[in-house]
This record gives sequence, C-alpha cells and structure tokens, in this order.
Amino acid sequence: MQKILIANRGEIALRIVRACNELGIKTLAVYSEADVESLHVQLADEAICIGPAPSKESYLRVDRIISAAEIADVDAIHPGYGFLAENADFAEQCASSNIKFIGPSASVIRQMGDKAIAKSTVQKAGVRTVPGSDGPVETEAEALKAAKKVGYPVIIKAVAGGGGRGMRIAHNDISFAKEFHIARHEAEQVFGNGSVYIEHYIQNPRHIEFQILADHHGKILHLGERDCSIQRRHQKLIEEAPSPFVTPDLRKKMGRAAVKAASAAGYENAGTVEFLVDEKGDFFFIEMNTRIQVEHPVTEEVTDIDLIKKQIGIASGEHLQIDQKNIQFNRHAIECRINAEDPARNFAPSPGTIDLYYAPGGHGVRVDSHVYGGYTIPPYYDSMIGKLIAYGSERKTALSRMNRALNEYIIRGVKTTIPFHRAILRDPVFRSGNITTSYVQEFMSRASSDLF
Ligand code: MV4
Repeated sequence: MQKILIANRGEIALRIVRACNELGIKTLAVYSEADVESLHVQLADEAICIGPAPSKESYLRVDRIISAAEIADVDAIHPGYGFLAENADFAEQCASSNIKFIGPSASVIRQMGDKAIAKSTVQKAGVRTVPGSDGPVETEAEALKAAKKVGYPVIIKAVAGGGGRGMRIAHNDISFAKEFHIARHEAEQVFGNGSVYIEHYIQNPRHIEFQILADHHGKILHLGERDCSIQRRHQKLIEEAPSPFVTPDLRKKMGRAAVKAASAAGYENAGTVEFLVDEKGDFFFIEMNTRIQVEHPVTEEVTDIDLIKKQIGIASGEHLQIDQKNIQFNRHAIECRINAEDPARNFAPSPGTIDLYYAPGGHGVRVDSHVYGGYTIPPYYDSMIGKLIAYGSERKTALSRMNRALNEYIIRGVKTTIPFHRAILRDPVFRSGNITTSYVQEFMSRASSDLF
C-alpha cells in the first residue's frame, strides 16, 4: 500500500493521516470548499477539492471521489465514519475501479445495512437476538399479530434504519396501529424504504458494543466492549471501556457471540457488534456497524492496538498476528465528545470561529481533534470539535484524569459541551457506573441547568 485517499473530513480524516504517516503511506485528502483551512488538508501529502460545502455536492459525491483517486493513482480509499462509510454502492465502485475499499465487502455492507437480514443472519448462527417478528412485517394485521406474540411494549424499527432513526415504541394494540403507520411513513420518507420489523422493547437497557477485527484469512478477534449507554437522542456523549457492568465471564460470552456474528456475516476488516444488555446481564444482538466508529479510541487505549493501522493492514491482505488470548483488558478508558453545541439551549449547534484554543495533555490524556485557535467550524457538517480521551489502570484513575483534562480545556468563541461533561463527571450516579440508556434524560431532569 503506497497511497490512500481519505474520503472524509474533520478529526477522523486527521486520525487516518496520522496512521498513514506512521506506516510510511502517502495520503490524499479530498475536501469541500468549506474545508480549505482544515488541518487534514494541510497535513496530507496531496489534496484535491471535490466541490462546494454541502456534503451532497462534495463528501457524498462518489463520482468525484473516484475521479480524484484515479488522478492521484491511489491504492485504496479509507471512508472513515458517516458520509460514504456504509454505502455498498461506493464500496462496489471502488472495487470495479480497482481501488481497495478499506472496510468489508460491498455485499457484507449491503447485508448488514438491512437490519432484518443482519438479525436473521446472526440468529441462524446461534446468537441471541431480541424476540420479535420473523423478518419484516408487511400489513397492519401481520404486524399486530407479531406485536401480540412478542408482548408489549414493542419497538417498531426500520429495516433500513440503525442508530436509532425511524424507531417507534407502542404499549398496547391501540397505540400500535398508529405507531406502525407512523414508522412505515417515516421509514419511507427518510430511507426510501418503508419496510419495518417488530421487537419486544427492552426498558432501560445498557448499550454495549464489541469491537471486532477480521482478516482476509478467516481469523476473527474481539477487542472487548465499549459501554455507550450515555447518549442523548441517539447521539453518544460519553463512551467507556471496559463497561462497569461487564464481568470477565460476561465479556467472554459476549465476545464469543460477537465473533460468531461477524463470522456468520462473512465479515472482514474492523466492525462493531451492538448488543442491548438487560439488568440480569442477558444480552441481545441488535445490529452490526460495518465501519470504524467515532469511539474507537477507547478500545485503542485499553488494548494498545491501533485500529486504523489494523484496518489498512487487513485491506492489504496481511494476517492478524495477534491471538485472542493475548488481548488484555487491564486498562480503563473514557471518551467525552466535545461538540460545538450549547447544552443550556437544548444542545443547539454553535458554529463559528474558535478565537482561543488550548487542548489538555499530560499523562493518560489523548485529544483527537482537527481544530486549532483561529479555526472556523463550518455550519454544514456535524458539530464535533473533537474527542477527549482519558485512561488509566482503573476506572477511578481514568475519571479523575478526565475531570482534570476537562478543567484544562479552553475553547473560546463557540459554546461547547465541556461544561455538561464536567457536570456528569461530578455526578455520583455516573461515578457509580450504574448507567443505562435512560441516564442522560434522568440526569437532565434532576440537574440544575446552571451547572452547564
Ligand atoms: C432497542 C431498545 C429497546 N428494545 N431495541 C437505539 C439505537 C439503535 N441502535 C437501537 N436502539 C434501541 N433499540 C429494543 N428491542 C432501545 C434502544 C435505544 C433507545 C430507544 C428509544 C429511545 C432511546 C434509546 C436510547 C438507546 C437505545
């Protein structure tokens, strides 16, 4: 592998540039007119502008990205996360242009992108899934029958959904009919595919995902879990590894299930297997993400494995040299997503110029960010300024380092989620580790908003 095109922007583009620099691989950045001043453009070996600011005219333009790849004669494309990362057609076009797509095959992306197919694929392999309809439900009568069978409350999910979009909850037959039609309509509007399926709704679960790595030679490893229960409106705010809830025994069981799921899918490269875990510790597969995720650094800091380098190695056809038994989970890492949003105003986006910037550092602190003093956060993309990761030998150490680092972080000119993270870090409920997907809502209702 000699040259890689990075089909992304922001912190993940920079993260990929850094991995390539360490591997001695040349980089080609592609960028929109809004990102001329971006650090990933400045630090890449070459850069090509692919269009105007809106993503649809730049970062989502398959034709322009493939043209840039051909002009610069790259060997591979790294899609990062978001944008084209889980677009099977894009992966297919890369393959037919003789460019390696750094990720799983187009057919695996397509299969796992259909959440009903993903579910039945892993179910057949013996991995437990949430009780629900047998695949998509077509008519209201069929849907109602499935809802009655699995028992209320139920959740109606879009087959083309994932990540929480297009989901509706129903508590009885009467609300079910209404929610079913809303879900179908929304799915059709948002995804252009109105197909939905039904699951029993697990109340207050933990959202725990497993990182997996699979090479092209049949070896599949899991790198342990990340607890992503701290989310707000399906946007993760804080992720940590290991999960304070997962015992070594549960980790073994869930890790085996994750590897089985990846194997059933014919998975290659880095991926994430998502589970819901109930208070008893029973766990259920819900979906698989076929990309590198935002929160990958917590796994890197716990296992000391560079996931981006592994993705590139796997795409080059290298064998994974590590064995499962040698992967240790002796460190604790936590990540806070620092967004340009105003927590006191319902997390309203706060784009603009950062007129003073000082990032924390020191022992056990990592900052993955593309911003700098004087940088203007454009309004066209997501509002992430960066990720602050703190780690140590145990959870307590990681938490005190995170607290210390949040206090050091200076970002002037835009509102950020830093004060909100500070408030959570002080919260005894969070500190206890007894956290579920309801945590943020519950915290907001009891915390005074002048805390952030
Ligand atoms: C669920 C669930 C409860 N029961 N499925 C959210 C993200 C997506 N990957 C799947 N999600 C969920 N699936 C069953 N069967 C709870 C969630 C969920 C959630 C649902 C509604 C509102 C907020 C939520 C936050 C986290 C997880």
